[in-house]
Amino acid sequence: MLKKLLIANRGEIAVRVIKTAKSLGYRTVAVYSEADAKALHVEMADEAVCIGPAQVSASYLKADAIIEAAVRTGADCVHPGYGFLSENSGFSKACKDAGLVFVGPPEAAIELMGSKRRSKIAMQEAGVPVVPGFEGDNASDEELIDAAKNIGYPLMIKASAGGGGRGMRLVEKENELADNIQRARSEAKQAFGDGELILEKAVIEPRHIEIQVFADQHGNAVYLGERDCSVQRRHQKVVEEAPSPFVTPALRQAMGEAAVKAALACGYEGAGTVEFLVDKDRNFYFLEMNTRLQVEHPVTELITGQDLVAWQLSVAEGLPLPLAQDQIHLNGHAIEVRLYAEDPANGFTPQTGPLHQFRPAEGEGLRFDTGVRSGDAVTPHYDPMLAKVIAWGANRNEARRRLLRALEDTTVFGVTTNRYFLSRIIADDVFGAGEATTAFLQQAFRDDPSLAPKEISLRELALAACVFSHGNSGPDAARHDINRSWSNAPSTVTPMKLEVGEKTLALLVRRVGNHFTVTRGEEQYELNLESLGDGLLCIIDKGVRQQCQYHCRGDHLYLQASGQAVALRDVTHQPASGAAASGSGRIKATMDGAIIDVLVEVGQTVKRGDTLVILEAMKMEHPVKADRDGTVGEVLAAQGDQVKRSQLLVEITTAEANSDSNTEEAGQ
Ligand code: MV4
Repeated sequence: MLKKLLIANRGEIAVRVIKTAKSLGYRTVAVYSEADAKALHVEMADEAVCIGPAQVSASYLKADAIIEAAVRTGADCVHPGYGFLSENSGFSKACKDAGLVFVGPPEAAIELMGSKRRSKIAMQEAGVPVVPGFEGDNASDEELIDAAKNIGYPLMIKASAGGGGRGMRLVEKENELADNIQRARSEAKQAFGDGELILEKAVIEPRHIEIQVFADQHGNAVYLGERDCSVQRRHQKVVEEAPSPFVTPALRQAMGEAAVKAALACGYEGAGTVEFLVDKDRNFYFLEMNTRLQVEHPVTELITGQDLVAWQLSVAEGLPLPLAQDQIHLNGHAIEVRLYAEDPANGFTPQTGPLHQFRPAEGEGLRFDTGVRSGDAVTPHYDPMLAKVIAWGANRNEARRRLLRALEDTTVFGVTTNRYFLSRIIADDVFGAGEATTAFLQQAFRDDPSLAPKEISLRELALAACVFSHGNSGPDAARHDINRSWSNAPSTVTPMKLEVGEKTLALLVRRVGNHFTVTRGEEQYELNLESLGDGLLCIIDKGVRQQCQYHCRGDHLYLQASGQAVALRDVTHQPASGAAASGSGRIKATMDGAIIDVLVEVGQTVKRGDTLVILEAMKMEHPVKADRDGTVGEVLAAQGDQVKRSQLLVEITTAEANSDSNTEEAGQ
């Protein structure tokens, strides 16, 4: 009997695995890097072992350190999660050699599926449809050019050691072939240390549809329906759903049976995913098999009612599969989106910084898989995914509606996210019609407003003016009935300056009782402030009573109205801009480069002009300096980090902002 599971991962997947393991009575052991000492997955596990510094190569990829932690804590099995060591056959073997059960497939299956060329041959032999092409052993340029004559154009050149879109080239015409082979070869050597290439006919505007399979140690295998992951951006999945709106019952059965053949042919055990390309005529072709539990497994769980981590643990213990094929039924529809700290309006640059508030929406049919909570920081060390937001509905539109609402009602204050981009996709008509292929984001969605910088509206400025005008706006402030307290207040007109991004906007705020008239240039906005406090602002706007979420932190205000988040700062009482003005305290990298030294730590008092961090770029050292006096609130860079221009490195809070944050913590 297995009793104690070590989770060789971090973040949401570690949390996800710990939840099921605990519910089944397992003791759990987390591993963590120095940067993750206070992470949720560490807090949730029974025991935790530090395995090294922040960099993944020195911690989460250190097989030896992880196995040593398992031995030291007396764990008897290891769950690798996804990414990191999950598809490393050496790690699977090392676990076994140390007497630990690896919760995943045997090494041979991992190894076979790691080669595009060998897996394609094996699948073809097993009777699984593959894209017509050429899979010669270490084929020379000449052999490839020769083989291309029988394939036709357009065709794809793929690196045998590649996967997930890496090392892949599309060739439209014969005269572009030789050159592309050479480039693909040198790229593959560079990226994978292996220049082996294969050729395939190109499938035009395919859908990416994958089948969840499960196999046990007794020769049984089943499929648990498909997931449609066609909505991708640069081979990163953005939306995943089950079932696929494109798959008919007959296609599901044919793909499911092919996927089961694939699993049986490679001696598979545990959870696996067989990826297929599906063309417009519903022909399907094997692409690759992922030998791990995937990020998007929750949509399958929601429509099958099964816990796939529980299945994995049960198979790892040697038990037969929990259900036979005819006992697996699909119910309703589930859609997942990946909520990221990234800026869609800025080429999807990863965002780092403190997560002042993260409050998942609540409601029927919703599931949030997350590894972070309010107060955590998003650092440059790891993938900036904040959460997977998943909605179930009895039908596709019910799932879409619930997901859309969940995205609009979730608050993330502190870092820019792709939340609005996600909600625009879910609401989109092409997506709604079930017509999104892998070309959707590049074509129908390319000019979407969520991909452009947001212009703050006068309505949002007016909402901010209401909050800033009202002194008692701290997060702990009780709900305040404005009508009662302000009904006798005299009318006032106050100028206000609000900083939004790089801009400072001047407003005139006129208040009569609870009625606000906010003027910017020629434009005016009127609203009635009803109540304020507890992070919720209630207004009457053109006769409609509405609510909006906000969060105050010193002179910073985060506001979420109509599903979009904005961050503002009240600079009314700051000295006029110019050389003497102090900055926002959000100290960012001035260019792409490497951090060679960090000179300050959290809590340290700094003066404007003090050097905080040294950045090396273009072979020169650049001091990054404080733009205001204050206290170092967050340090988001460590020596050795590669950083992007505009990436947040240090946050300086004013003395006043700091005392605010203390009350906030005391109130939680
Ligand atoms: C293809 C293809 C068209 N024809 N192969 C990209 C990821 C990698 N796993 C395989 N990929 C593709 N292979 C042939 N023969 C188009 C893609 C492709 C794609 C596949 C799945 C999801 C998104 C994609 C986006 C662009 C291209």
